[in-house]
Order: sequence, then C-alpha cells, then structure tokens
Amino acid sequence: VYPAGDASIRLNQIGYAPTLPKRATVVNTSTTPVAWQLRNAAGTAVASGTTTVKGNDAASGDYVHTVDFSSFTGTGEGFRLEVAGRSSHAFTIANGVYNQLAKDSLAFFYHQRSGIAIQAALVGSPYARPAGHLGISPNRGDTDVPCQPGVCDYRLDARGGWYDAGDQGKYVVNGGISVWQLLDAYERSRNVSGANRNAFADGSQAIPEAGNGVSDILDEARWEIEFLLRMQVPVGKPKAGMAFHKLHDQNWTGIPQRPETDSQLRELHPPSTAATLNLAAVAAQCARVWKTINPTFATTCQTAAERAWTAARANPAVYASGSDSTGGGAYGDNDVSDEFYWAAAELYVTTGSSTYSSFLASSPHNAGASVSKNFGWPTTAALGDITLATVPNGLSSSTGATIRQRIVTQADALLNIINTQGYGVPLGSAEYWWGSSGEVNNRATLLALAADFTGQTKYRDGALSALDYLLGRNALGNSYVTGFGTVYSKNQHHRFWAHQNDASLPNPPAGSLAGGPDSALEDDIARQRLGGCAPQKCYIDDIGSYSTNEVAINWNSGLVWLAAYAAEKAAG
Ligand code: 9MR
Repeated sequence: VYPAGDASIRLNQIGYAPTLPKRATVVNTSTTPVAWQLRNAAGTAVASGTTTVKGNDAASGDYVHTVDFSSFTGTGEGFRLEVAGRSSHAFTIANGVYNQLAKDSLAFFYHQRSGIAIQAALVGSPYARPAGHLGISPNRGDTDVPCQPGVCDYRLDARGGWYDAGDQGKYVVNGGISVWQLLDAYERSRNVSGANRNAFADGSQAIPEAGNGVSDILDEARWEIEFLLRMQVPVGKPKAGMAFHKLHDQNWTGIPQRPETDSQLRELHPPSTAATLNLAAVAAQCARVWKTINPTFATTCQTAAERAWTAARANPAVYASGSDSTGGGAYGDNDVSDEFYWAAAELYVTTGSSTYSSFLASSPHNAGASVSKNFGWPTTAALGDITLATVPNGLSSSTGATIRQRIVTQADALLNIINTQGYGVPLGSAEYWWGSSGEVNNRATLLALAADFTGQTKYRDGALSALDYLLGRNALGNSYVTGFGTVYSKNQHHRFWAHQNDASLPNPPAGSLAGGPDSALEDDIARQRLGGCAPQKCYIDDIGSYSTNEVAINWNSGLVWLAAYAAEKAAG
C-alpha cells in the first residue's frame, strides 16, 4: 500500500515494537554525523537526531552510518525514516509486529509435507497439490523403498515427513535439528508468561490437525517425527536400531518438478551413527513433550530413542560420506562426538538415568568445555546444552550454572561481532557460508538464551538485531523472508514453487526464508552473476542459485524460534 522508499536506508522492513530497540543503517559518504527524522504516516516528524558514523564495513564494502531511534515509543503504520533528504520504506511500530512472521514461518512446514495432499482450503489454491511420494505412479517411493544396492535386502515404508528444501530428499540429520528447534520453541513457550504463552495453541495454524486438542506446533513436528521413526532399522535386521541416513531420488531432478510427478527411483542410503543419534535425541525430546499429551506416542518415542542410543553405542563410527551427493545432498559428518553429547543430554533430561549423566560427564563437550557459536546440522552439542540449561533435570545446580554461563560467554562474543558490523549482524565478514541466514537465526538463539539467563537486555537486543538483518537491515536492503517487508526474496530454489521457470506454478509462500549470502559462490548462477562480491552481497534472488537462495527446513525452524521470541518480547 505504501510506495517503496530509498534503497540507501536499510532497516527492518516489517518494523519494530514500541518498547524495543529501533535501529537502521544508512549508506552515506559523509565523514561527520548527519541529521535524521522519523516521520509518521501523515509526514509529521515525531523524532529526530543525528547518525553515528560507522565508516567502512568490511562485510559489505559499504561506508555506513547507523541510526538509533529507539527513544520513540509511539505506535502506528506508515512510519518512514528520513536521512539526508531520502526517505526509507514505510514500516510499522506495534506490539504485534512479529506475530504473523512466527505464524507463517511455521506454516512453511505444512507446505513442505510429503505423503499428504496440501489442501487449497488451508493454503489457497496456488499452493495446493496432490500428495507426493505415496507410491502412486509415476512416483516410486516412499511407501516401499529399497536400499541402494548392497545396503539392505528389504524395503521400508518411509512415507511422510517434510521435503528437506528445494529438493525432495528426506534426510534424518536435517530433520532432527529442525524438529528439535520446533519442539524447543514449544518447550520454551510453556515457560513464557503473558500474551505469548500459548503462541502455538491448537487452532492457531492452518493445518489439517487444527482443532484436535494438541498444540499446532506439536502436530507439525509430529508429522516429521513419524517419518524419523520409520527410518529406524527394524528389529532382527543387521544394524537394528540405527537410522538410515537418508532417502532420496536416484538422480537429481530438474526444476520444476512437482512431487507427485517425480518418476525417479527413491532409495535408502546406509545407516549412519549421526542419523541414529539425531533420532535418539529427538525421540527422547518427543517422549517428554508428549508424556501427558499422548502417553502412547511418548512411549513409542522413548523406546525408539533408547534403541537408537544402544545401536549408536554399538556402532559409534559409521560415517555418512560427504561425497554421496548424487540425487540428494550428502549431509556427511565425520565427527559425531557432538551428536553423542546431544543425544545423551536429551535422554538424560527425559529419563534421569545415570547412564546418560555419566556419559555427559566424560564427553569432550562436557560442562568444562566451551560451546561453539556455530550450531547447525553437523554441530549439535549446543542443542544438548540448551536442553540441559532450560529444561528441569537432575544435574547439580553448579553444573547447570556452568552450562548456562558458557552460553552467556558465547553470547558476549556474538555481541562483540555485532558491534563491529555496520549492519548489526552476528556474523563476521568471513562467516557468510551456505545457509548464512540459518546461522544468523541460531546465533540469535544463543543471544536470546543469554538474555533469559542473565536478565540483561543487551543480549535480547542482539537477538533482535539479528532479526533486523534478516528482514532488510542488510547490504542488499532485502528481506530474506518471502512476503515480509517491501523488497523480499521470492524466487528461492524450489521444485514446486518454481514460478520463475514456469508461470503456472507459485512463488514461495509467505514465511519462506532464503539461505542468504554465501561468499564461496557454490553454484553456476552465483559464479556468473556475483563474481567479486563483498561477502554480505553474495546473494541473488534467482531460482538457479541453490547455494545462496534455497529454502530449507533447518533454516525455517530457526526462524520460527527467533520470530516467536521476538513476538514474545514485542508483546510487552
Ligand atoms: O545446508 C547444507 C549446507 O550446510 C551444505 O554446505 C550444503 C552442501 O553440502 O548442503 C546444504 O544442504 C542442502 C542439502 O545438501 C540438500 N537439500 C538442500 C539443502 C540446502 O541447500
């Protein structure tokens, strides 16, 4: 409804909450501060001040100033920030400013479901499609899937779950972290007081299970958990209790490719210790979350978790190859000490058994070590820490305090990074790698938790600064979330939301997060179009650029967590 503003003023394009920080970055070559005004929709100046000269920003190559208009606590729509005679995009200031983002980032998962029709009544007709991969021709999966030759001599019903990303593979390690982040957001929401305590209540989302009496975020997570459980090697088979690493097409399909018309053979790839431990961790988390909601399902999860743990201990070094990437992603990982730590933490919190606390104490990731600021699908020790630090358990209070403190220590390092960046992002200029948007989310989670543990608002503000970056306060002035802001990504790499290549198909739905800048230029479009880019500018909204512009469940799950956090804080 509002015309676009000047691209030199980069801010959170959806807007800010009245009582939270409001910061922007402006490209301006002046070496001295310049004046700014905040104008309401009627054009009246409601706040003013001068910029802070930040200077050369290595990540972007831009010469920038920052603007802090936090002191304005009014509300409304159609605000614009004016600097040096230029006026920004219009934005909102309101307590509910992030509510729709939390909702739509979670809706992404329903859209990604395999093995179920996506209903027009729930998502609108452009996004509706028949069920994919239920063994109905021309599909050849996923109800009766063979292994790759030599891997097993039986077939598995591995229907359901979510498609990973723009491809239609299903990978246990990436499903694991994604489910965990949704369930962690749920567990956290139970401890929140005030308006957002029931942010994910039953009936809050447009999903088939709405109205069943169970929180919708749990319903969504369960769709994937049921798939993960199906990936466990059956009793009586070799490597029983382990999990197959992944299931995907024999060869890469092109774009577009509707799920229900995929004719490739689908195959199970060998079990791995990493996948087995992801199953153990998430199934243990499932067992405690559903304990009173659905005791039968909780027991199923706990049994699977314990079987997986035992199988991983018996097969501790079965690694998925990093080069197994024909027809699907590799998700290879040769260090599973962190997956062991995470699984032991989840099992300990759920069962209280000393088997797991002893294991934790002797792990290289034990309370005496530091926690990595990079957590993600290959790096999961922080997930164990977060659970140990936030869910009541039997560890001594001093061990709990040590674990919380190391998250705070890492949050301090992230604040230092934010303060050196022209755009307030918790990424150093050498840290724009594949899935950088997901990295930003996950680092923001550590900051948010440090705020919870210490009560210090500087950490909360760091987490919100990360969200500002994703929503437009960045060197490209682009919101990486479809449908949010004035200028946003809409041609993400996806086989069904492939409007750029086929006008009969839709663009990605609102709430889809693009992977973001990747300075390694890992696809042909990026290499052809982005040569010489400053790290934060190594991004292109083109469907062919899978290394900068794909969507993925593990990136959107982090966005759900962060958006829910921001919505909670914005509610006041
Ligand atoms: O997110 C993954 C990233 O960390 C890796 O560097 C990259 C290359 O191996 O793969 C990413 O995951 C992709 C997966 O392999 C296949 N489905 C799409 C995923 C997102 O691009």
